[in-house]
Amino acid sequence: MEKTLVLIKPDAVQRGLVGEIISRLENRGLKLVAGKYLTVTREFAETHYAAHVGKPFYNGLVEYISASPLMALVVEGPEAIQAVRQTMGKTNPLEADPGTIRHDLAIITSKNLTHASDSLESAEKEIMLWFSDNEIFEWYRDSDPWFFKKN
Ligand code: FUP
Repeated sequence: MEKTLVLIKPDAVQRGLVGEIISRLENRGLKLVAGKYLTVTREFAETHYAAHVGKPFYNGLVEYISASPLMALVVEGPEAIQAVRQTMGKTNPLEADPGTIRHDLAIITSKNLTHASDSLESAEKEIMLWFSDNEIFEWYRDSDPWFFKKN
């Protein structure tokens, strides 16, 4: 089953939206297989956002993500990468569809509440960066077949 990294970024934590965001993922059927609450260093934030080095928003982005605690998660499900990004909505909250986290709860791109891996390759890389193997739980959820089992 596909796994993806989710960050509930400092603005979401500051605004008390951790529960709301996790609920939306859980309600969809995505299964939490890892989670930690931490403040990252500037250096770690630079590694995570290395793909954006040199872009005009890079410095602000690194500062934002390392400013205060965030919640990092690994979630699992069929096509989890696509499903999570769909639930989050487009990067710019003004372009995100109604019903998505970014549409419903955010208004500007640089305070858009969440991060989610955008491909299989980045999911693998990001999960390895944020979590060690023993922090990821392969567990059976009794409701798994009710969410995942094809008829
Ligand atoms: P996403 O995959 O939706 O998180 O979007 P990107 O990887 O393109 O961008 C990562 C983060 O950079 C966004 F969440 C917010 C920030 N960003 C800006 O602040 N301004 C921009 O114009 C684009 C992205």
